[in-house]
Amino acid sequence: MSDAEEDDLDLRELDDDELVEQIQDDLYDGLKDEVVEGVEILLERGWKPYDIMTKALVGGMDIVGKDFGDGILFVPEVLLSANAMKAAMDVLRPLLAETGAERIGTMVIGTVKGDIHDIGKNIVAMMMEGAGFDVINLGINVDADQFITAVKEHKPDILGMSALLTTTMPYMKTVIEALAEEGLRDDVVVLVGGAPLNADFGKAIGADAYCKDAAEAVQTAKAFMQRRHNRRASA
Ligand code: B12
Repeated sequence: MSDAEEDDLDLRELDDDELVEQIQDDLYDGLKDEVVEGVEILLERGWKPYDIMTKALVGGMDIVGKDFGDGILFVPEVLLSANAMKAAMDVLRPLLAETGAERIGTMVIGTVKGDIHDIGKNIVAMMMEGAGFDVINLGINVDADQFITAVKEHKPDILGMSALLTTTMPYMKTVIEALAEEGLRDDVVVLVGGAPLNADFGKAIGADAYCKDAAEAVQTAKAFMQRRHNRRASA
């Protein structure tokens, strides 16, 4: 398609499948305004925010991730895609977070020291809010002291850590050891996530669970809350 034709593309004329594909293309190209417009059109068509997030946005980011890994895309381009993704997430955040769900617990979450990837962590934070958790999001590059301080201050039920790099994932163990040294380990359920992790790693570092995505994080956190509740009820 020529540039002129592309400029004329009316997203509203596309059917849902074509629009999802176009959003993914625009995300790939880092076209923030177009991605946001596409998301708004899907919302107008009655799409659920969660489906837009997973099918259009996360699906699009997977393609970016693959081409980044294969050396077809580089950091500056991926940054543009990430910015477009964030702008679209800003549209979805209030819809995902404000579901009116009953408040069921508190979570502290952060991306560990040395790591600045935050898209997935922020999706987890939004979904947890929507599920009824108060979420304190510590951001990126969070060291053990900051996690410990936040646990002391907010007394969360759940502590979530994210890492996207094989070089930063071992730091999660450092944080868990620091929690133990401070006598706080049994006060919080530790959930870990991020693309390079798996369940065996989660177990090896002493986390309570590894979750592959935000939906699993919500389910797992709710199950732990239920168990706590039952334990308290029978005590
Ligand atoms: C976007 C991106 C970037 C952006 C980040 C922007 C941002 N604000 O986040 C930028 C361009 C800055 C970047 C930089 C770098 N990146 Co990068 N990046 C990515 C990319 C393409 C996508 C990550 C993403 O957002 N995915 C989409 C989200 C939705 O998925 P997710 O993060 O996995 O999150 C889901 C689950 O994992 C889970 N989850 C995540 N966190 C948590 C936390 C908890 C508690 C739970 C329960 C669940 C959970 O739920 C989420 C939602 O469902 C990945 C590719 C990939 N395959 O992951 C590479 C990737 C992670 N990056 C990589 C690299 C190498 C780098 C750089 C070192 C590049 C460089 N040479 O500078 C730097 C590192 C900077 C640093 N110190 O952190 C490598 C890592 C390789 C490795 N084995 O370690 C990857 C895998 C690309 C590749 N294939 O080579 N990157």
